[in-house]
Amino acid sequence: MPLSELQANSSGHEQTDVPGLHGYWSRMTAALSGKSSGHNSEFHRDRLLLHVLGLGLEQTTQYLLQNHPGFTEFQDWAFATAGKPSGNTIARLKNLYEDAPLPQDILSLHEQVSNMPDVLSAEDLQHWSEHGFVILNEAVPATDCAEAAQTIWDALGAKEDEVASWYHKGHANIMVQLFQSPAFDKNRRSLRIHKAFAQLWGTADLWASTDRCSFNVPEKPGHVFQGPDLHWDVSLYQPVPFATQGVLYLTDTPPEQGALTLVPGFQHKLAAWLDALPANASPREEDLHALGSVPVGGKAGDLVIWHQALPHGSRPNRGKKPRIVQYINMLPSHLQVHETWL
Ligand SMILES: O=C(O)CCC(=O)C(=O)O
Repeated sequence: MPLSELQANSSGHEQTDVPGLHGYWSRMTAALSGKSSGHNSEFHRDRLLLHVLGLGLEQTTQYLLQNHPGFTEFQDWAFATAGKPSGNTIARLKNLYEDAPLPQDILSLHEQVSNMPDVLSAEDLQHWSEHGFVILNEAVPATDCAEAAQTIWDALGAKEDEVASWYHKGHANIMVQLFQSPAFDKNRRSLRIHKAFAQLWGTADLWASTDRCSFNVPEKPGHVFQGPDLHWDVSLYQPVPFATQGVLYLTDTPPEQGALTLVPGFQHKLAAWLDALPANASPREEDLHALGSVPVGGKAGDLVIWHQALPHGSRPNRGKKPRIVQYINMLPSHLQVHETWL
């Protein structure tokens, strides 16, 4: 262990100006070396920390797994990957970890979003309550979608008019571990998107996720859909707390073109369904499509937001073009997370 870390550990002080970062590194290092279970009460703050630093969860975990860095090395990598955090980012983290007051810029943003006209109508909100999902049309302008989509094409070394180039071998499923790009950031900062999440959460005091992208190619022999099929990303320990998830379509996505697929209204049925399963059943292994899954298509620029209690996934692309998306979510500072994984 480098001297700087020994000093950090023995003095108990974090050798960083980024609140939370040393604690995160230290918990992850212990978990990845098998010294702790990996489940921890800091799960939610850890993900907010990565989101606000502009780091992807998978990319950070992979980096830690492959490099076993000391803290200084980890912090250097974080800054080199996503840039040095701004004063506002540090202030936001100080608020999260130390209860320091929020800076004026962030308070003003929250006020601006709160005062914006609604972007989800009364019917949209009714649809959300009943079905657990809603589509925000034209969440971002077409040019911003095109720019984000192009970033993905470029990163994959693929071209829209060269079909053979779509079928890269590097991915076990549709996910593309791409996080840092001005085009993605612009979409993450969309006020219209912020307002939609603010309406659903009942507050504009939310953190934008730094999520990945995906590229779901039309199936052909040798290239069949490898998921993700229907699943939950949350513990099924009851009650599943309210929380959102979201996907931004970067190109027109008819339902058959590998659209997001979910079981509408299941947030109201999950508890009773779990209770009715035989004692030895494994909920995640059940035929979730039989619960009534539907594909939710959309136009380029549409954002689909769903309740985390809905079984959801992608589907085989039976269309003619790849389905290209950026995942975008927003979360509050405090969120109930069950530590028991069910
Ligand atoms: O890309 C999709 O359609 C599904 C996304 C998904 O399964 C997820 O975000 O957990």
